[in-house]
Amino acid sequence: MNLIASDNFKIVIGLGKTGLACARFLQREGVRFAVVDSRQNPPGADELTAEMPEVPLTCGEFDAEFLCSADELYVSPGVAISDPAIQTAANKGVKLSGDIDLFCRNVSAPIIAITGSNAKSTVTTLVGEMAAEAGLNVGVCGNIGTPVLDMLEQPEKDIYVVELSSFQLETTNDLRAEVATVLNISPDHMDRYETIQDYYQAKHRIFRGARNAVVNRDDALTAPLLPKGVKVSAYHLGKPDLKLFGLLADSGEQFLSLGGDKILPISELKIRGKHNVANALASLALGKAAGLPLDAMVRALKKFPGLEHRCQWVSDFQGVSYFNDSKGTNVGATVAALIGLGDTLPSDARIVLIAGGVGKGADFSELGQPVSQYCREVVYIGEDGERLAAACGNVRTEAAMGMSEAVLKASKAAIDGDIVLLSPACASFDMFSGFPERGEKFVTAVRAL
Ligand code: UMA
Ligand code: ADP
Repeated sequence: MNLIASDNFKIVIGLGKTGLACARFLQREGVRFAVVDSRQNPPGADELTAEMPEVPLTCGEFDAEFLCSADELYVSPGVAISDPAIQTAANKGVKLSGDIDLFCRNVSAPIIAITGSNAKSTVTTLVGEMAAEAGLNVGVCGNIGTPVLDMLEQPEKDIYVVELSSFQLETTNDLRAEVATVLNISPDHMDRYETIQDYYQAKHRIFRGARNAVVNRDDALTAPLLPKGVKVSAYHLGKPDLKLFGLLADSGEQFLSLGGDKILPISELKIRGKHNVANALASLALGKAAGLPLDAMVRALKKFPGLEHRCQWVSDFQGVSYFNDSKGTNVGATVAALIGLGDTLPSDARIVLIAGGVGKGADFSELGQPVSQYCREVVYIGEDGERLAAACGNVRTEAAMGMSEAVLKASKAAIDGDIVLLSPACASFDMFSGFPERGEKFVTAVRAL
């Protein structure tokens, strides 16, 4: 291997799903590249060796000198670009990029790009369903699970709906989306970002080169600074002005609306809670900006049951309803789940919340108000559970060692008419393989009651 800086030598950093997809793409394109991963046994190593035996793989701490030998680094989202070796290379003029840049350079179909602290997967899936309902061949990909470059192994789609994390956006230089949005901003991943401004700036890279932007009027941090010529549309959970998506009331019923035109009564949505009404409005605004017909979007909205582990009803037992919101992995998500479900309860009923896990450096104080307003008790679990409990004001808290114990304690605390809600405000990796396993353990424990 020639380690002298070269104009056409690339290094893929990280060998998870993204790194492997990058390697396969570069191999198909005939580009000269190497792969590095900080772990001794990275997950895609066997596939890389089997499919591309000639591609060098180096494991262990990143070597600045080696990284400087490339002209471009494709950094996986799980690797922070603040890594000293990556920074040394960047300071020497090596370009930092990622799988999203490679994808955008190689597709001509329109891209609907979606980020936000919460609601990304729900809105990405719903907009994908709207496009499919309109008869388009749609690719739904990105942070939601399928690496964008895997899409290029198939013939080009009519349209792509791409979920983007702040990690992916850090290395995305030129997205040029047909429509882009930041759905909402609340603190997350504060173990990776020094300040909330850094996190905000990463998110707002989604608007680079966008033709249309969709703004959430209820969250000022979602509004971008845009050059002239970019069309902006908006939505909020209030009465809509002309051309704004919002809510109109008629005969005791609220309607998703555009300007003065009623589109659909919210009682016809299968997804529950105020936050999901915002998600429906965001999806309509994104779909409209991308040119999807309204009738197809309404058909998709009526059918959409929501995603697993997102405020999902599990069962009713002895007068108590159990909801699984395991994907509530930050404070903003849990606040939305508490308000969304709490507002549907009769005045004497309450929520028993199960929360805790890996707090990712979060400040839990924002939980205090909604917990006081809606909760009867908080059962806490995981490494940051005690810190979370300390933010719950006068509401009773108790610790549980595992999910079965948490569900048992919550079921004892709940009374007729209450809700037991798993919405941890934390990541799950201290106790589970991920949020799906955490949610499944909750469902199993509920069914065992
Ligand atoms: N890692 C190392 N050393 C390396 C490379 C990775 O220790 O050299 C670690 C990372 O710190 C991380 C893990 O390996 O803990 C996976 O990182 P990765 O970059 O290899 O991840 P991929 O397997 O490529 O998956 C990524 C997204 N993961 C992350 O951003 C951590 C997936 O989102 C995404 O679905 C996938 O690309 C396809 O686009 C997951 C996620 O948790 C669901 N995203 C975060 C979130 O939603 O909050 C941002
Ligand atoms: P993401 O992909 O951004 O994590 P999801 O659609 O998977 O988003 O939803 C994750 C969690 O975020 C849900 O379980 C819910 O608690 C919360 N949530 C959903 N929609 C909203 C919203 N509009 N605003 C705030 N929180 C939300």
